Amino acid sequence: MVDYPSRNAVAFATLAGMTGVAGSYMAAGYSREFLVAPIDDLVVRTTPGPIVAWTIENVGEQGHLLHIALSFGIATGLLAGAAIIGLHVARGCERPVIGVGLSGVLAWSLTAMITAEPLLAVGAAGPVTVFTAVGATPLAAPERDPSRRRALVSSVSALAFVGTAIGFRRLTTDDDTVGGEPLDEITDSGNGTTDDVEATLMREAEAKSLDIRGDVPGLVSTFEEFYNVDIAEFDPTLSPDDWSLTITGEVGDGVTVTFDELTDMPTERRFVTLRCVGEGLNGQKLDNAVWTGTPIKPLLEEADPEGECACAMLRAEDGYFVQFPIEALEDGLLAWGMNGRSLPQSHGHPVRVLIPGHWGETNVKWLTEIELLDEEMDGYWEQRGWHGTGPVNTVAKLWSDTVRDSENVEVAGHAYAGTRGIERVEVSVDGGGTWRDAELSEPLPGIDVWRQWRYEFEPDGSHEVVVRAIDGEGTLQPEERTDAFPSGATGWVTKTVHG
Ligand SMILES: Nc1nc2c(c(=O)[nH]1)N[C@H]1C(S)=C(S)[C@@H](COP(=O)(O)O)O[C@H]1N2
Ligand SMILES: [Mo]
Repeated sequence: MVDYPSRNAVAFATLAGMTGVAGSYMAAGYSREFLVAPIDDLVVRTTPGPIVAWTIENVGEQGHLLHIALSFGIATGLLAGAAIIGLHVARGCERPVIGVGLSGVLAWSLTAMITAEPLLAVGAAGPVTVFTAVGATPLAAPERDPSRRRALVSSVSALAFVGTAIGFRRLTTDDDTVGGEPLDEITDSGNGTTDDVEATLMREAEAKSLDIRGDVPGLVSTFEEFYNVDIAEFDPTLSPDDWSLTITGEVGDGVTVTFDELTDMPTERRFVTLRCVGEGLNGQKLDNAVWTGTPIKPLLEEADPEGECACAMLRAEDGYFVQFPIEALEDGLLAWGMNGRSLPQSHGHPVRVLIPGHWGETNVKWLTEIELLDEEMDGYWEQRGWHGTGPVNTVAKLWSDTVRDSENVEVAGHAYAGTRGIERVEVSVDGGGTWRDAELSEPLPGIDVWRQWRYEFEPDGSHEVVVRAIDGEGTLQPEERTDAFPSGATGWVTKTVHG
């Protein structure tokens, strides 16, 4: 029997684990069938609320890299575990093939169990088996190969495999992105009129956008510009053919609608602005789009709510859930279109709900179930300490300051107050001493839409610029500063601007 140093075994097992993760990626892509996806779900779900809130406020967008890295590490570790057991058995018995086979079976079972995709799990098991076999052959023992060349060759081939797997997947999945098709194609109205209405509204928004020199989005955010907040790193892939929505719980009559039934219902287009409760005071998780869908009210009436608390729990394919009053839900739109195209995957393909005036979290994506309740329950974010289902706070953002026409400074941004609407935006260039009205974009049709503002002044040294909005009810945006957690940021945005 040959003596194998244990360091050598750990190194081989790690390589095997890495190639297994790459193999799973090659088989499943960056989807919910990828081994890392369910692990990441679990990591996210079990992270304590205060840590989540702290990460959102202090790490921001990059926060998800932390849990993704951890999840990749766990996936690699699990498959490396399978390899190390296999190596141990292979090196300790007469017939190494038993150990090698064991590593494959273990890797396959783990992956199949975690992803519930037995066929795709072969993608992870294959490379683990191969690299365990390499590590188990006596040639890998240092006595036979003191030059360590074999270890080097193994590392290089493992990395090459990882690279090839990623490259292969990238090349072959270029064109199966979900969503973003012309609306006519998915609703088979076939008369060419569906997208025209949206196109007209988009032109209206374009025409009403202010001529702002700085880098401020227009009145309609593109798919790419529109912010994203997801509890899971991996978006559900739901085809309209498989999708249906059920209204259950405390109802006289349960209701189930398919995608075709839904898109046959009366169609409405609405400008609706979304804002996340977790964003910073001058953050950029505030966007607007033209949405196409059908009002939810007739479906709710058909279900005949009977619950004691007049509240509903909305559930989604990614495990997200949120609860709020039926009264707010009744004004909602079940949307399947965004900016004249079918909903993109990241914004809830094929159907999401849009609730006027409430924080972003009520706008459930990949919606599958509405359960009417007898008593109030916490939603996903409420369980983590947020109060994010109520009406949005009023805010005026200061998103750009630029020198214009060589001497004037232009400050600009968007203002939003949910269904209260924006009546005025005021700007101070002396730290709040005196105030002037900013120029405002003409309002777009709709009850829940932002407006753009801009203001120009001739600078004289350095200026403390402050901006504040007055909502449609005449209420001034509160000056007192609070953090986003737990009820959304408040205060006036200020910025020092040099002429
Ligand atoms: N199914 C599901 N719906 C969801 C979420 C989610 O993670 N899963 N995030 C919510 C939050 S917190 C916000 S702010 C909005 C963001 O929508 P967007 O990603 O389309 O901008 O979606 C809401 N709906
Ligand atoms: Mo959010």
